[in-house]
Amino acid sequence: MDGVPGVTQFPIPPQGNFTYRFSTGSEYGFYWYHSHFRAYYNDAVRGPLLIHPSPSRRRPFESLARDSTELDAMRQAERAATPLLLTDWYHRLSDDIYDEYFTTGAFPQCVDSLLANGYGRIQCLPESILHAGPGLGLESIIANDPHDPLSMPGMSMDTMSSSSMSSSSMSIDSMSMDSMSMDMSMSMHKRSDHATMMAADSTTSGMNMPSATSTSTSPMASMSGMADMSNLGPKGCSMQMMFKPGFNASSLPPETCSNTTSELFMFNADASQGWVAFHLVNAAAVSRLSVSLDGHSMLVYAADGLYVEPQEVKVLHISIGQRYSVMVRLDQTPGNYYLRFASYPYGDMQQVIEDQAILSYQTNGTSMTNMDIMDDSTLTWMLVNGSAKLTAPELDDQMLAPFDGNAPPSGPSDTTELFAINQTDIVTWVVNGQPFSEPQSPIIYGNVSDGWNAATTLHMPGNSTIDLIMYVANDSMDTMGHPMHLHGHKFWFLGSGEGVFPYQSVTDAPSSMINLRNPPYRDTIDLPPSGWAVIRYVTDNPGTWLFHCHVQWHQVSGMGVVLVEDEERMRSMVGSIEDAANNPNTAALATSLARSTVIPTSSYSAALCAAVLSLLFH
Ligand SMILES: [Cu+2]
Repeated sequence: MDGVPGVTQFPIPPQGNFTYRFSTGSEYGFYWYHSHFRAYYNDAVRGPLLIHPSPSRRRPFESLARDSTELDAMRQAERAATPLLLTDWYHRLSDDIYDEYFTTGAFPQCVDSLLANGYGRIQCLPESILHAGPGLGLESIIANDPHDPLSMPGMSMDTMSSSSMSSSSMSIDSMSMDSMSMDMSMSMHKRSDHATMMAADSTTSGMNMPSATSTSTSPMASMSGMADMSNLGPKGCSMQMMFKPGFNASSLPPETCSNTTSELFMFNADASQGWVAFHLVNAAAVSRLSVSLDGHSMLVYAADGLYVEPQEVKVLHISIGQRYSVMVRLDQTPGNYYLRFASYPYGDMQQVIEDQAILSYQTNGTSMTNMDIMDDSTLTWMLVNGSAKLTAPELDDQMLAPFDGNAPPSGPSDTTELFAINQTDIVTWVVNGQPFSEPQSPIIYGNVSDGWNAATTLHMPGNSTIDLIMYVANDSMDTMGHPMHLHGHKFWFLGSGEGVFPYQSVTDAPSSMINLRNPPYRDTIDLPPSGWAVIRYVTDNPGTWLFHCHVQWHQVSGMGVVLVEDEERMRSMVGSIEDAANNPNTAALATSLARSTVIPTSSYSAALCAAVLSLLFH
């Protein structure tokens, strides 16, 4: 049971139902389930899924307990851990957004808010931040006086008007300004690369640039005035730069922002226990996120559902599809603290947006819900643009060695696949040359499917070690990173970097680039912008497994391939397509095949019913 329409099953038709049945075996950990049909998970067809580990399994945090009482408290905190499904949220349905993207070529990078378990609010940024741009204006301040404490509008949550935000402050120590300086020089560099590329491409592929007064209410810049391009729209979004040939950018509605006052998600911690735990998943459509908890460190003890060698951090970056479990020592004054999550994009697809949940200490069963929120800038580790202050340690995702010591097979692999990840057209994103589109008959039923011989279906031998070397093609139109996810497997994350990976196999690469000793073992990793990543896995799970980018708009625009694994054994395990067609659960199959492409985009309930839930584990 995996749930990808056209790959492992027929889509569930409107009014239909489908029962997913699976055994957990020795699996444990934190996952999520979501629709894999169109972009419907972003319409809320998604949720967290937790498999409690056996009590006898060793925990990474055990060694931190000073005595058996504290160990019990930590184990109790783990059992009671709160799942936090972090999402971005558009106030329009995904079909509408995708239609608009397909028509205009304007990438849907601009969300209305971020949510935790469905709670959150629109928090419009003050003018000072909008004019400062994605780098928050720190670069010029650093140039003027690096020792002047920077006073910047913060994110006071009690009253979210722009004026109150301007009067509160988020001070940044001078060291953090050095870090921002480095961040900015990097991102400015990328922006200029991108602009150069687009200037060249605009003549060859017909992209047009918006005129100086066209798309948003913020001032626009000419191509030569790169610095002015840092102005953000009212929602904190960078100016839209790429459109389909012939599309008139001025016909897009202007970006607007109005604050809302919806509740924030609040979760409790028993202060007398001394520890609290929570699980994080980034279930967003486009937003890579940074997460931090005011006043506290987070001990990361699991990644993508498996225990890891723990890391104590104050800020972690989490890409779409990834999960982290964290343990927090309750060592601060009892009260309410913000758990902040902010967009932290790669490259120039930039939105400055933050939302919060609230961690509330309880003592003697009394909740702190009436107390003021501890909103002192010295407690905050992260800037509103998702950057960590320099003094705040960040998670190193290359150092998340499996806690059980699970290491990859050493030596050369049996098969190496090189995947060029590429934006080949303004609305076409591919993994291996051709855009993936959903076959009518699921590939798992064998060569009855039109997907069986498609360029996006690759066959992998069973019981073999496979290396996937992925890299952003040098002619790709994008400068984004891509969260790459493989179904049906965990894999070892052998390495990644920016620039070119000039090798045809792992064996050719120097050991400085490839970690075969203690690499992380997970199911979703970042492919850096204009960079490369290498993963290794063992084909011990016959099936048809989608390998795809988890940015919704990339995936639905073709950024995926299907890896058919151990075809012979798979055939002996999978029933016939006729059986599937006669299954009462999918009896509407014949009609759904015809109908699946014409579900009215206006019908929200039909959209929900048609969604297929994908369980992200094998
Ligand atoms: Cu992508």
